[in-house]
Amino acid sequence: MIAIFASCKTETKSNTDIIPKPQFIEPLSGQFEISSSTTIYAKSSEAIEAAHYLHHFLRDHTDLDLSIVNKKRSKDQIQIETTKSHRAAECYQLYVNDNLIQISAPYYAGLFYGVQSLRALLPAEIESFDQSSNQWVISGVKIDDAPRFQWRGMMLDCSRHFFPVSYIKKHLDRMSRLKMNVFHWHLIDDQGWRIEIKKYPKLTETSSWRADYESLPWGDRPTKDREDGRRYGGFYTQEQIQHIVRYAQERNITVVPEIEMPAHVTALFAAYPEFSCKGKRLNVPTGSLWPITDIYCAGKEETFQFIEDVLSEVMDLFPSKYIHIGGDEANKKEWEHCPDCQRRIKQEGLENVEALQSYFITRVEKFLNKYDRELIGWDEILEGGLAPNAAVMSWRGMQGGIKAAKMHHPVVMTPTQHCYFDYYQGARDLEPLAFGANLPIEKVYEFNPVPKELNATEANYILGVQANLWTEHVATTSHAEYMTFPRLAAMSEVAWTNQENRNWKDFQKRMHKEYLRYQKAGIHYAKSAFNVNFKTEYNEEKKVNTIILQSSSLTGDIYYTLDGTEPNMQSNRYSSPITVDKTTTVKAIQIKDGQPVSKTTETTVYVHIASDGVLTHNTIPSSKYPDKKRSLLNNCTMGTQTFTDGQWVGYEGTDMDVTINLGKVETISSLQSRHLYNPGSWIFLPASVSYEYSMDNKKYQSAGVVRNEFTKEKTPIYYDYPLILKSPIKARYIHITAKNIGACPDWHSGKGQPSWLFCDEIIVK
Ligand code: TNX
Repeated sequence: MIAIFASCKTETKSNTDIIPKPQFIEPLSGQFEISSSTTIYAKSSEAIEAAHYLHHFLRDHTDLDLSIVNKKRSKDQIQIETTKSHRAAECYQLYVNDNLIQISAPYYAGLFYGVQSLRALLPAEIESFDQSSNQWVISGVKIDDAPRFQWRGMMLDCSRHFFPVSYIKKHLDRMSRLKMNVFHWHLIDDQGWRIEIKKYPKLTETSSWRADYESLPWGDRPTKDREDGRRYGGFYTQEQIQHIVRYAQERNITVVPEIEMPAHVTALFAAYPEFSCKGKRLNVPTGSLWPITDIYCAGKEETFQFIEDVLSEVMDLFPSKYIHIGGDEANKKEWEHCPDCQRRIKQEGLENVEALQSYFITRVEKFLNKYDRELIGWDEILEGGLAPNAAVMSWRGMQGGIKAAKMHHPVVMTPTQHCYFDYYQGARDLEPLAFGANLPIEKVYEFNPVPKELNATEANYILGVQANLWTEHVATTSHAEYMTFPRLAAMSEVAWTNQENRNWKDFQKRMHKEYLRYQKAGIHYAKSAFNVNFKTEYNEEKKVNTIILQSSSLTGDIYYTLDGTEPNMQSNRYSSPITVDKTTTVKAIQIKDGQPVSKTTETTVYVHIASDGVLTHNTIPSSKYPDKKRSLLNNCTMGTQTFTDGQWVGYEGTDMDVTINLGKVETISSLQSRHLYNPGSWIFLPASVSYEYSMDNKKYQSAGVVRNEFTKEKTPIYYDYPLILKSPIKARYIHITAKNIGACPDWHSGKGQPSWLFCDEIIVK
C-alpha cells in the first residue's frame, strides 16, 4: 500500500544539466512544482530586483503570474535572499526540496545567477514564448557556485554590419542565461560609425552610412557612391544606448564600448577628414579594406580634442570601469610622412612611429584615468611600450596576454584559435562563407585561458575570456545567431567553470538539453556539430587503413555508404572502424528517431603505392604544422581547405624536400603532390614540384618537373601537381622537391615576408 502511495507522485528524472556547469551540484530527493499558488519571497532591494526579474521571466514564458511577498512561509515558496555569509562577488547557492526553492547570495549578481540556474533546471519548454501550460517541476538539488573568471565576455561587431536594438537585447538575454557578464560593443570601424555623439552630428549623418553593396561579397565591393544613392548603415542614439546599458545591468552585464583608435576609423574621415594626417575626405568603405592606412593624425592637437570630446560623451553613457580604445592593426605609414606627426616625434623625443602610438594611447589613458576609468586595448598597444595602467586584450594568440600579465597588467584572453566566432565551425563546403580558419565547438571548449607560462601571482592578472564575433560576412541577425550558438555555450563554461570541473564528454551530454532550448527559444543555431567527421588511422600490424566515424554531438546513430550513394536508415549502421584496402569514398549521416540530424558528409581515402612507404624529410617542416609519426604526406588522407585540420604539413619560407622508400621495386605510371593556396593566411603554391626516382637511394633520375600555372585568386583552393608518365618506370625510391616561392609576392600585404608552403598528400600510382 505504502509503495503504491509513494509512486503516485509523478517522478521527474533528476536533472543537473546546467551550462555552464556549477562548481558544486548535488541531486537531492524530492521535487518542487512551481504553480499559480507559488509565491516569491524577497525583502532586500537586491532580492526584490531579482524577484522582479523572475516574475517577469515566468510571466513572459508561462501562464504563471506569481506574486512577490515579504513574508516567509514554509511551503510552496521561492525564497530569494541576500546573505552576508559569502564574499565572492558573483557567488550564489540554490537549494530545492519538496517545499521550497531557496536562492541566496551576497549581491544581486549571485541572486540573478541563482535564478538562471533555476531556469536551467526547468524543462526546455520554459524557453519558448508560447505561454502554453506545462508542469514546471524541478527535482531536488543543492548548488554552491561561483565563477572562475570575473570577465566573461562576448564582443559583437556592429560596424561591419549593423544590428538593431531589438537584437542587441535578445543577445544580452542569451548571454545572461549562460552567465556571461561583459558585452563588448564594437561601435566603430572603417565601414561605419555607430554611436551618436551630440557634439559631432556629421558622425551619424555621414559616417554611419555607406553605399549599399550588400548584394556583393565583402571582398568584392567597390568603394564609391551608387547612382541610385542607396545606402546601408545605421547608428544607436544616446537614448537607445542608455536603454541598452540599463537592460544589461538588470542582467548583470557590463557594456564595454569600443571606440577604435588610432586606425580602423576610415568612416570617421568621411565626415571629419581634418583629424587624419592627409586631411582628405574619404568615402565610407563598403567592404574589405586592407592594409588600413587611414589613421588619426597624432601630431595635431585637434585630434586629441576630438577624441576627448567623444570619450566624454561615451563616459556619460557607459558606466563601465573599462573603456576599450581598440588599438589594433594600425599601419603607421602615414605617420612616417606626416609633418605634424614628425614634429610630435621630435618634440616628445620619441624613437619611432611605434613609440608615437604608445604616446597616443598613453595620452588617452591619462584622460580616462582622470575620470576614474581604465583603458583596455587589443594587444598591439604593447608595441612601442604599454601605457602605465592599461589592460590588454590578447587576440593574436596568448603571447601578448602573457607579456602583459608578467608586467602585472590586467589581461583578457581572446586568442583567435579558440575565441573567434567569425571562423568556420564545420567543413567549409557545408557552411556559410566565413573568415579564414576553423573553430569547431570542441576547440572553444578546449581553451584554458591561464597558460603554463604564468606563475600564481601573474595568473591573477587574467581577468577572463571573451568570444568575438566580427561581422564582415555576417549580415543578418539569424546569421549572427548561427555563428554564436552553440559555441557561446562552450565559451560560457570556459569562463565560468573551474578547469578541474570541466570535461568535454560530460559537456556534450549536457548540450542535448541546450540544443532543445535553442529550438524552443527560436534561435537559429548551427547544427554543424552534428555532422559526421572522419579520422583515418593506420593499423601498423595489419598494414591497412581504418576510418573512424564520429560526431561532436552524437545523439542518434551514424549510417554510411561506401558506393557513392546517399546514406539513409537502410544503409550500414556504424559500430566500429571501417577497414579500407582500396581507394574508397565514405558518405555518412547522423539519424535520430528516423530523422536526419546532420547533413551528409564524405571523405575519400586514397590507397596508393606510396601509402605503405617510409617517408623521410630532407628539409624540416615548421613546428607549427609538423608531420606526424605516420607521415601525413602519405597517409591516404587529404586535408580540407582548413589548413589547421591536422592533415597539412607546413613549411615557412623553405622548400619541401622528401624521400619515400616504397619498400620494394614498384611500377609507377603517375606521381602527384597536392598543395594549398590561401593568400589570406600567407600560404602560396610551390613554384614547381620535381619528381625523381631511384633503385638504390643513391643514383636518382628525373621523372619530370611540374610548374605552377596557377594565377592569382582570392579564395583558398587546393592545387594538384600531377605528372603522368609517358611510359611506366620502375623504382624503389621517390624524391620529391616542392619549391617554395620564398617570400610573399609584391601584390600581397605580406610582401617580402616568408611565404608558407603546405602539402597534404603525395600520391604514387
Ligand atoms: C582582425 S581582431 C581584426 C578585426 C577583423 C578580424 C577578422 C582585431 C582586433 N582586429 O578588425 O574583423 O581580424 O577576424
